[in-house]
Amino acid sequence: METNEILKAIKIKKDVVKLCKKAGKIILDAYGKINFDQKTSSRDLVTQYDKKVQEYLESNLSKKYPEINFLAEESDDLGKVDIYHGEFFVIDPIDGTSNFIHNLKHSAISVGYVKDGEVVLGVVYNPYTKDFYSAIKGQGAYLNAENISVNNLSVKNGLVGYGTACYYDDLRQQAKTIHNLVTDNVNDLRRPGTASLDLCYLASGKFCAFYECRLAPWDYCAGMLIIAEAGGKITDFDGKPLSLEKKCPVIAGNPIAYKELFDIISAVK
Ligand code: LIP
Repeated sequence: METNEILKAIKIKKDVVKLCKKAGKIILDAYGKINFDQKTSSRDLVTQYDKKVQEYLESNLSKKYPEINFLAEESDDLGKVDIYHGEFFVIDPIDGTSNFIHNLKHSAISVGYVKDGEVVLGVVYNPYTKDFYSAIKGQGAYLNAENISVNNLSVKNGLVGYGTACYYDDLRQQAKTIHNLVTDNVNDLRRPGTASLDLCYLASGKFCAFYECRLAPWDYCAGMLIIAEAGGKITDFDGKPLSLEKKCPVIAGNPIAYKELFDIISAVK
């Protein structure tokens, strides 16, 4: 990236971090006051706080950056914006909404900044731990101020994160088949329930790999850059780059574990 693009990304990161800290207070103050509605299924829920955090971020970011558009989970505009031309913030205001509703204290705000289809900045904020995972393209990946990288463990030795893609009835059988096969061929699995943090756990060497049969661009936009900058690999189940205009199956890992998990899943995908 050119110097002026890096300087803009650094400035955006500072503003996103400030706004996430304030938006995080909305999440922390919500307990006991949460109401929710169903979206696409009884498992796919949205609260008034998902919308409140999204509105807060969009209103404040659009004042500072009127030239940057939005692709955000609660706006239902996936596939309706030309994400591959121009500048976009890609936002999941509360990733891990079910965890939030059940007070598991494991949710995140995920913000990606995309220019002409290239993820330039990723920020994932856990308001419960006050941890910021972040990356600017070509500038490394960080947990707060600490540089992070993927581990070098095989799936036989490390922890594999995963999601159940529970919103999608059409994926139930595939998800169960893959889960059974992966369970038999790796050391152990973890399903924490917040995909953006799962991807950051891989980037910071906690997980060696991750998969889920379908996620949305707002789930993985920030995390995919953080993983790449941390030395990991992330693709769809065919080994292709993840789309920013449609939901995709996701597989990710350190270079060793990615190949191992890709080969396991390829046997049944
Ligand atoms: C959720 C992820 C979760 C995944 C779900 C859903 P939401 O995001 O965080 O890990 O398994 O399918 O995508 O809907 O809570 O923002």
